[in-house]
Amino acid sequence: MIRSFYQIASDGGLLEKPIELTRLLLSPGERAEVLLDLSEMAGDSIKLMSFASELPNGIYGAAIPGMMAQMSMTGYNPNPLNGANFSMLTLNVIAPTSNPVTVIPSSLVTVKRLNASDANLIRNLTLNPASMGMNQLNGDFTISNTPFDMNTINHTIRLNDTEIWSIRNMSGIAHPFHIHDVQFNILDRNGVAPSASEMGRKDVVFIKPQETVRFIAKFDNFSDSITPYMYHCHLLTHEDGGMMGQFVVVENLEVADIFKPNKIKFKVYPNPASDYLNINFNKIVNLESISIYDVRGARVFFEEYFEPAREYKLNYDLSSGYYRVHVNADTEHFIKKLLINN
Ligand SMILES: [Cu+2]
Repeated sequence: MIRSFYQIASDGGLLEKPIELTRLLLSPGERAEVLLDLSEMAGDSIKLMSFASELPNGIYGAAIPGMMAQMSMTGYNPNPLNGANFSMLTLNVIAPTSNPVTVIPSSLVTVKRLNASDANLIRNLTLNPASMGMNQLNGDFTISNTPFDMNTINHTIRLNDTEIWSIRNMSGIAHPFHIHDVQFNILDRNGVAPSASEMGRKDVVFIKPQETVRFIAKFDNFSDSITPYMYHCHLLTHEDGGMMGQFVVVENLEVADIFKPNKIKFKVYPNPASDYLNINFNKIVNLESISIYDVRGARVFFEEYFEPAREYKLNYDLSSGYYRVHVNADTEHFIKKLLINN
């Protein structure tokens, strides 16, 4: 006998109301909370089942892992669990507790969804095999054809912006896409609104082969131009193989001068600069360090000084663009905008 269960929450919290289901597709990283109605079941047992025989091609765990039967995967067969139904967990139902919950509530919370019309920006990403063709499942995957690089910030996002991320899976297998920092609302899958299970707050979305999923999120806190957040496929072998990127959330895309009230005044010149810069203080200071950051928040220059002085000259090799010069002197921290024009 197949019993219904009631999904009440997705990755980021409660749904608006319980959804009665007999199946729920959950990919690695996705979470759900469910209620079971166990009334009248004391003494019985119930099994949590995996129905992998019902998975379409193109999903790990299905009989055929690639979207086309010719896409084989080394080591995938013979695994008796692929494509088979099996029990994952047995629950033995005992007598009711003294204060049992006996009602499935009809409503839970109001889920405030973001509207596509509120978006400041649409970002288009793709999920790609490292090499195309029928052997692609045996290789690595990337996001937007760019393998993860610790020293690259892939996206810079303005604090308080609402963004649509449109992610197209151009590979032959499904990927659970996960983003840090925010919860999102799924707008659509191939232009079609998602199921009720996916109408709540989420941070993982399963994207099938050749499918395009759009989600919307507001990046409204935790800005930091230096420390990035990650987004990645939630299949461990894929993220380890480079299917990951990083973004920073910044208060301003344009770099502004930031001054704290302090006794030290300094200037950087020339500005615009080319391949050198003078830093001049209004008095002798103990200069501890000088860093230069690019607009994406990556540190591109660093030097430490220990001799007290009024003026310092830096030589560097940086391409044209806006930068920030961070100076630590007399135990204080100063920032100046710098334009390099080669
Ligand atoms: Cu993946």
